[in-house]
Amino acid sequence: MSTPPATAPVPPESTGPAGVPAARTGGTTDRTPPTAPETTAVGAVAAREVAAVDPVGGAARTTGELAETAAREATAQLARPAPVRLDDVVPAPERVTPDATADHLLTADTVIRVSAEPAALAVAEQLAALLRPATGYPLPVTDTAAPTPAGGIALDLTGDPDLGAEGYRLDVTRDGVRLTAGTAAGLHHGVQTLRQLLPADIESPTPVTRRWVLPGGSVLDRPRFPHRGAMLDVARHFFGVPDVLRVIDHLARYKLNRLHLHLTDDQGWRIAVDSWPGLSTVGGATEVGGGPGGYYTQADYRRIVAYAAARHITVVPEIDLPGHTNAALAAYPELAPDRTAPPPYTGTEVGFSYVDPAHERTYDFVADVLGELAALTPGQWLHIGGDEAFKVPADVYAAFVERVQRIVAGLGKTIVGWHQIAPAGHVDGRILQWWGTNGDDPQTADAVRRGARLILSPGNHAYLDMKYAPDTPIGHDWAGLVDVRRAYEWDPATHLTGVPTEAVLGVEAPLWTESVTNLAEIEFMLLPRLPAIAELGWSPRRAHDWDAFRRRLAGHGPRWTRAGITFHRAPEIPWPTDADIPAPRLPSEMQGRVPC
Ligand code: TNX
Repeated sequence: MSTPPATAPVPPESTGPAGVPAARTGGTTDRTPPTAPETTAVGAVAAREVAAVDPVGGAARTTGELAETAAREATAQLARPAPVRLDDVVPAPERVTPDATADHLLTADTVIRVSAEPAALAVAEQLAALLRPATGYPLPVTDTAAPTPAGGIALDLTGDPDLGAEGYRLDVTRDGVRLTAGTAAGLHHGVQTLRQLLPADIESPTPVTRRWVLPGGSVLDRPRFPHRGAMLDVARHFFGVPDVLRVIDHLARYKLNRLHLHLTDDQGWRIAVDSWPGLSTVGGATEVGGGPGGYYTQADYRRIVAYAAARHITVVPEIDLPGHTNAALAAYPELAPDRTAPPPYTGTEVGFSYVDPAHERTYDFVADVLGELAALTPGQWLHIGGDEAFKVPADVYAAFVERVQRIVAGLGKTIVGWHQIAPAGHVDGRILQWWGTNGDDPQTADAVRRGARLILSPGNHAYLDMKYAPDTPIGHDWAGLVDVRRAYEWDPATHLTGVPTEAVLGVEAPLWTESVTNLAEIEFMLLPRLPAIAELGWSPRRAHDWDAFRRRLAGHGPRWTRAGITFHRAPEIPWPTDADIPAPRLPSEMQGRVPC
């Protein structure tokens, strides 16, 4: 039984999210202890638990006595503030209205009630799966129509259309919790908020005996931008399906909704293509540093896509063209300008390889590869790369991109490319991904005037392969050092000269992996910067405030620690100092490595 018996001393409250005493994190100082009427659901639940654990024999006590004890206990429990504040959430919600008298206690009898739609049911099951390990509570998921007592956690998909495609509303009262949204994606994002409002112990994979209190009040929340993504380069180093699924979990926590997979590059081709099998079997057998590489079968890729979709994340696959193609050329020399297979490449230079734009066979290759990928990808977008084709003359490059754009349009997909594709002609829906560092590029501004829209990944703010500091053991510094503050302090809406806010679809944090070799290193580079980029993408501009952000972010250290997630203990974040927050383990492989 996870709830302490009524006769036992109540365990001391843990510290708040930033390691400060909970009293300081409980919102207003004037938290009047609520008086619990004897007949509240909480009291009734506690009464059953008291009866079950009463060492002197519950049978000898009257129901009235039990209810009275239970009510006293519930009052005592709720009198102390919740250890997390309603406005501690990352990314910051649009509107938060705390109510210090409305904290809600989860109990072993809490039920998750959900409206009948399958998509909502799936979110409810995920919520239950997130909360069961640490609470040890059964948390059954039941139809709203079922004759269960009021209270518990209700997920309601019939909500307000004003909440849009991804918004939600969360109401926490003493008697129950209600999450409302117009879409399952909105419910999903609301669940991430709910999860963050519980103590950090909720991340424990095994039961923790403690009070599970949600801070009272309501949250109304909607994203600022529709595109909020991260990119994982699986080409420079290959990462297996379980690693990618774990990265998807990290994205979901922070309400990101796109996973851009950089599937091909000079050092490796990572997706099986039935019509060109050598791409993966030959082109996939290498990686930076000479490791074995690897590739996703189409079934693997489908699994990644489905896992992401279940978390309301769309996979955006990238086939980088015409440059960054050494692995493809090694497998199919007929695509090379000199029709000669180059040796496999395991270094970290860029810009030397390209498929022959003057050869018709190249367009068969592009159409076949993109055709298979489009069929495997339910999402709307195909990313065609387009960066650093240094050896292809500008006019030839533009003509190549235009032809590929037509192929993508013919497949019914929307094209995305790095901002180098700007000079090519416009096609409907075209999206450029900005990765420059100076915020001023007339060609990109011109493409926007012709109708293109933008995803912002400025190298000097959003590139998560940049080192945090000079002594960061892995990463690059060509775009400068990117500490958490630098990742956070910029505005996507006004970042690029000559580009109006309306053209900005959102943000994306790319993680290139020339120097990143395993999951712990991925997490070390993502966290804690990914939540910074997520907040820029989700939260209203007026919520952006470095000091408030770093305080809220600090509470995530204990969460990651409990979940076994590696992170960089960035010195500018006031991490909790209590003994159970050890310094994040640095992957042993990183010790003593020469950064590239
Ligand atoms: C530039 S950004 C690249 C990548 C490298 C990265 C390293 C972009 C579109 N191209 O090929 O991996 O720098 O930071």
